[in-house]
Amino acid sequence: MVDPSEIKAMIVRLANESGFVRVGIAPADTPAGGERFGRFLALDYHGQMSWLAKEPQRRCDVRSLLGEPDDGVCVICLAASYAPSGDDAGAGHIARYARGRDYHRVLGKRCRKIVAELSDAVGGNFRARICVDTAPILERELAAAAGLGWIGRNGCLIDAKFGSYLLLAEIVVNLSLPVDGPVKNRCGSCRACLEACPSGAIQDDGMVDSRRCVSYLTIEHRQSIPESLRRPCGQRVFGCDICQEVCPYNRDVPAGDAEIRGPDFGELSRAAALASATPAEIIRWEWSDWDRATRGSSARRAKYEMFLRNAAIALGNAPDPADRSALERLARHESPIVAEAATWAIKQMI
Ligand code: B12
Ligand code: SF4
Ligand code: SF4
Repeated sequence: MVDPSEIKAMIVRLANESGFVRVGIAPADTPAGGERFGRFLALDYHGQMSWLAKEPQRRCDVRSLLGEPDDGVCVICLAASYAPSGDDAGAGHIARYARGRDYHRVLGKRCRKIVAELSDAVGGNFRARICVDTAPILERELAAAAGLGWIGRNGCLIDAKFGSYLLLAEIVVNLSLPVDGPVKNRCGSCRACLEACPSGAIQDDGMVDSRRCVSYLTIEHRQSIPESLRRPCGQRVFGCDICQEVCPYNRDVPAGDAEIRGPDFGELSRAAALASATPAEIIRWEWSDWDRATRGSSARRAKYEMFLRNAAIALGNAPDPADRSALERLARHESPIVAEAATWAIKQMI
């Protein structure tokens, strides 16, 4: 049996070598979020994301992920940064996390490498389950318990050095390793995110009402966006970074992973095209243009019709007569959701 401290040191080394900026170990029975999560669901803050409400007690206990109950289970929590480099290329219509390669794939691959090396070192009955947004668990909660950062008022996990442009991954393992503890919440009296949120989605207790969140509306909401929430969508076509952009902890952070942050990653011309696409261009996209622009990107979660809907709303928020004929064409789109958004955008020109 290898010494648990040695295994932990090995995990830290492997994580750093794989490009993760933070790593820590959380106990499997991390409990603190259960009550908040219950409140989130009871208030319907999950909107149409019914998958989030499925088996809520499972989401609060990762032990079942390894198949059979096991006492010696802990969670390796990892964070990769996608913080922009100083010049921050991109037009701001696509959320930063989706401007490069799909993080599910990038982080998943890195985790598989860590698991393979761990398995060689530990041997025996070693079992592991990798999660990158792919399992019903509270990733921020676990990351906070592992000391990767604190959960800010904007709901995001923040590290004092790397800020909150972090994507999380976990490896649940049947090992008893020395666990880490939480770090102090350093939001203090700051309320910048709460005040900057265009739709009032951030509640006083730091919980985000998804139904009002532009990220939810542009990515997860599959129907018409309620009229009262169209102005707050501004020029955003996929996701929203406002509550992170105003956060003082995201000022002067080291540039993140070029592979994930995207546009200036030379080979990825597809990503550059996506990051710089304007709503005026997007409403003119055929399905094949959307397919090419989003291939290999996490932006693909919003389907073609949603890109059209969101871009039409962005144009309604900044009307330009030059887009009128393209919007009129879209107003005849076979999807009633797209057609309605385009008709609304045309009305904003009057
Ligand atoms: C559903 C979801 C969304 C929904 C709902 C967001 C929400 N606030 O819940 C929508 C579509 C709106 C969304 C948006 C975004 N998301 Co999202 N999302 C998720 C997902 C899949 C589940 C989150 C969830 O369970 N929500 C329910 C709430 C109640 O749970 P929770 O947010 O985890 O909060 C718990 C803890 O944080 C804790 N908690 C919160 N505050 C406090 C305070 C204290 C003191 C304590 C003790 C605990 C505590 O209690 C909560 C309940 O247990 C996770 C991946 C995952 N499986 O965890 C990614 C995830 C949270 N999203 C992520 C990202 C990047 C985003 C966006 C930035 C994307 C964008 N640019 O558009 C925005 C940010 C919006 C925001 N301000 O929260 C990252 C966050 C990384 C980070 N640094 O925090 C995650 C972790 C994905 C990943 N693998 O990296 N997302
Ligand atoms: S992502 Fe945008 S809309 Fe959602 S809470 Fe943050 S600022 Fe508000
Ligand atoms: S903007 Fe201020 S309150 Fe909001 S998460 Fe950042 S430090 Fe916390």
